[in-house]
Amino acid sequence: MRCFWDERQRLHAPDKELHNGAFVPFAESPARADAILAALGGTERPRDRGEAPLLRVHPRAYLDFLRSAWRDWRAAGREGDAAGYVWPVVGRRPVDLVRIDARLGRYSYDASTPVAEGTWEGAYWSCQTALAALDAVLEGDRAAFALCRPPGHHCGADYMGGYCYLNSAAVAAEAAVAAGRRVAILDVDYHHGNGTQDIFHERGDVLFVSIHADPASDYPFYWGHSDETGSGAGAGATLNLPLPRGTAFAAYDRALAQALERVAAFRPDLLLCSYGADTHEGDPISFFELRTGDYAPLARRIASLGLPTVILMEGGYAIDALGANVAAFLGGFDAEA
Ligand code: Q9C
Ligand code: ZN
Repeated sequence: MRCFWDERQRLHAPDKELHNGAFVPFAESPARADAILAALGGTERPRDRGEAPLLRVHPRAYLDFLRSAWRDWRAAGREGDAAGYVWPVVGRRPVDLVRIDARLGRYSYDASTPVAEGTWEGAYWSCQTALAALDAVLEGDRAAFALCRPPGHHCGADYMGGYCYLNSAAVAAEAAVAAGRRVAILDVDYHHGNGTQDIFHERGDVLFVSIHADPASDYPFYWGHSDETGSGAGAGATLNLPLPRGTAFAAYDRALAQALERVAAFRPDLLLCSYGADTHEGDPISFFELRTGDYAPLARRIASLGLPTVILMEGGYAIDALGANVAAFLGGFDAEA
């Protein structure tokens, strides 16, 4: 299948993140892309579709914040990457947010998502990569792969978090809706795709289904519980299938069958698959037990839906296994398609 990637996605390269109370090297590094690229046959560069597709998801004020956050941080005399330290848990009423510190808290929900010099450019091109893969599928390809890095599924309309700054899956979904498609999103990253869920929570025209680690034990904790099923016009258009730490493929596969049944019942004509390889047994921050050999059958099951499918890269931090895991998933999909 055609694979898309832009070298400018490398420009996003924060130095450190806060992990379990200490600053450690940033896990979502450009080396992840190198590992995946080495396992792919080759990639195509996206063309620039501009900011209009981003604005279908993200408010102008958020994009402006993200574009200038690092410069604003440095203009305030700070060193290193920009990161918040005060979050408005009691509400986000529109007070005047003059200081960059206030704006960082207003537009994020965690402390593991620093803004570095190239963050805007990296996240922007990650979205363009998703849009290029979508266009390949809209033009008739059975499937396409977007090497989105930084990932996107933890990012909401106006907040970053979980290594995610722009929600490329949501941007692609909105572009597909604008092109007249009925869209389902299947998220198989280890972590719940809280940003994507939030963006479509009140929408009945886009289905969101996620299989992930139980938020009772795992990040992002406050989303992804099975009683979150959508609201308003979106009531019933969200399905969360949390699984316990230690889950291996047999139990994962049973949840997948449920997920696929729901996707099929929605009768979409396009599928977006947020794929994280952090379900792998060797992942340093995750606790499922999938093996490299499980990713081909996993992808074959998804392909058996028979839907035009855009596969978007989300997480996966076992860098030594990452290329093989992605190649196994894409190879499995191609074999069934
Ligand atoms: N102490 C994705 O896989 N860091 N994001 C948690 C734990 C956030 C993972 C720190 C993990 C987010 C796209
Ligand atoms: Zn993840």
